[in-house]
Order: sequence, then C-alpha cells, then structure tokens
Amino acid sequence: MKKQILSGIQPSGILTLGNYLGALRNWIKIQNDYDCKFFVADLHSITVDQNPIELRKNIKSAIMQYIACGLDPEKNTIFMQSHVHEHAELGWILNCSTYMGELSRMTQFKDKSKKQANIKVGLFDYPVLMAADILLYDADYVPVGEDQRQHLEIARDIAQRFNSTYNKEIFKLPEAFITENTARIMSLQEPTKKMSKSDENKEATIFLLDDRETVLRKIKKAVTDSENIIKYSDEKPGIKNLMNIYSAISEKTYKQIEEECKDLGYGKFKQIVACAVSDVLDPIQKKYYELSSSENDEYLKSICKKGAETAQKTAEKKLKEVYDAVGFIV
Ligand code: ATP
Ligand code: LTN
Repeated sequence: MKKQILSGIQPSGILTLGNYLGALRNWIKIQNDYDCKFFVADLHSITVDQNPIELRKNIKSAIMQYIACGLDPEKNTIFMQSHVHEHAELGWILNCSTYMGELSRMTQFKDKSKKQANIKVGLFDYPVLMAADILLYDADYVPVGEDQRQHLEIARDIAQRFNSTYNKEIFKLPEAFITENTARIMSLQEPTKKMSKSDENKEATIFLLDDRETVLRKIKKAVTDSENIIKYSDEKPGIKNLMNIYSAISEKTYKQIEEECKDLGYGKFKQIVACAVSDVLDPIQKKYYELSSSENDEYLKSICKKGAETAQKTAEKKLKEVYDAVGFIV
C-alpha cells in the first residue's frame, strides 16, 4: 500500500512564491508516488477576520491555483476542508485531549496575535484543528514549510496522548516532510521575516499571479545590503533569500550561483532572479486564466465534490473509531 500524504493551504489570499516553493511544488513532485490528499483549509482561514465575498473568491482561486501549478485532480484527492464535517468534529474531541499550556507555546499564535486586536479562541486553537486534519487520514507524511514544524510536533503529541489515554493505537504518528533550502522563503522587504500571503506590505511578497513587470519591480526593490557582492551568508539575509529563490528554481548550487554572478552586481543579479521567477509563473498563470473561465465552473465543482466524497469515506471511519474509544454510543 502507498504511504499517505496530507496537506493544505489557507485561502487567505492569492498564494505566494513561499507557498509554492515551500509546499505546493513538493506536493506536485510526490503526487505519483504516494496516496495524496490536498485540501483548501477554509475552516482555518477564519481564525483571523475574513470578508465573506473575498473568502469565497479565494477558496475557488486556491483550487484553481493548485491545479494550475500541476496538481492532477485524477491522481489526487482535492477538496475543501469545510465539505468534510469530520474535521471540525474530531477537532472538538482533540480539544479535550490538549493542554492550554502546550498551545500557549505555539510561535504562530504568538506572532499572529501580536498583529491584531480582539484575538479569537479559534486562532489559539488552530493547531488542534490542524492535528484533526492530519490524524483523520492516518497521514504518514505532511509536506509543509518550516513554519509548520511546531504544529506537526503538537499533532504527534496529541496523537500519542490520545492513544495512550484510550489504550489503543487509533492514530498514526505523522511526520513533517520539509525540503530544507525552500522551507523558508523570506519577505522581500524584511528578509528576516517569512514571506506571507497576508503581509500588509504587498511589495514584500511575490504572488503566483503577479505579472512579469510586477515581479521585476518587487525584486528590484528587495532589501539587500551595501556590499554589492553576491555571496551566500547569514549576514546578508536579503541576498541569501534571493539566492535561495534562484537556486530553488534553477537547481544551481549556491557555489555555482556565486561563480556565475560574481561580476554582476546586485542590479543585474536581481534581473536574472526576476526573470527566472517569471519563467516559472508564466505557465502557471496561463493555465490559471484558462481554468477561471466560467465554462470550467462545473468541472471545478465536480473535482471538489468527488474529492470530499473520497476523503469523507476515510474520515467517517476514523471518527467512528474515536467516538467508540472515548465511550460514545456509536
Ligand atoms: P498567512 O499569511 O495567511 O498566514 P501564509 O502565506 O503564511 O498564510 P499558509 O497558508 O500558512 O501561508 O501556508 C501554506 C503552506 O505554505 C504551509 O505549508 C507553509 O509552511 C508554507 N509556507 C508559507 N509561507 C512560506 C514561506 N515563506 N516559505 C516556505 N514555505 C511557506
Ligand atoms: N496550518 C497550515 C495549513 C493547514 C495544514 C493542515 C497543513 C491546515 N491544516 C494540515 C498541513 C496539514 C498552514 O499552512 N498554515
């Protein structure tokens, strides 16, 4: 039997180059070798304020971006999290197996709660719902970026505790699947911070739907240093980030890039990086705009409907086992 893969992305805006290099591109690479389920984490996205009209657009757009990037709906189960009600139900049960103390240590919660007033319980509880997503499907591997490592660890802790409380191997312990050099693409404006969809400064983020001119402008404006030497170093976070992006796309090593670009200066180097990024984004955008024609509405709906049905078959069985273990009458 093939190993099980599960992952999701929040529909909190247009997906970014960080989402692509850190997560989506890996999903595409492994789709032939594993039994894969990929969902749009709509339940997660409302842990911060969302406008319903925008959210609806972003959910559909996320599905189209998954397919445009190369996820094959014939090979993978693609669905929307809210279409499989077992996610929320298992989330509740796992809430009753999780300590306030362990959730208080989550850095994503600490970071996000600093940025806004009126923090919702859902934001605090986010990792428990994420654990439910993963544990429902006995996922072996969860392909994500580095920022999600801590959430994977808590999912394992919750699973282990649940199994030992009820003295039964109900949940499999999942492992994070993280590709080191693309695990953390940084903001173009503050290269010590991760690139993020919801960054207020749109110049800091490359979106998958940015045209060539926009990509060039954003990369030209990227914060670097005054040395004008292309060298991979922790002391040069801006250049290190651009080298990381270029290396991930061109598959050249940092040494090769240093050699290739040693006489260029930052201006020329930025042009090369921008061109390489746009060459990757162009075919994605072409496919995306084809899919976005209203003729494809039914096709997209049918993918999500079939995906939810397939996912639910597994989810339903696991939830029953859980209900039985805790003492509910099933
Ligand atoms: P938000 O700004 O709404 O929190 P985000 O852009 O940080 O969103 P998520 O939806 O939280 O993105 O992440 C989706 C996937 O992309 C996760 O696997 C996450 O680890 C990965 N990811 C997000 N940002 C980056 C990044 N800058 N570099 C590498 N991987 C990333
Ligand atoms: N927390 C993830 C999105 C997410 C996820 C998951 C990823 C929600 N549930 C389950 C992998 C497995 C994020 O990217 N912020």
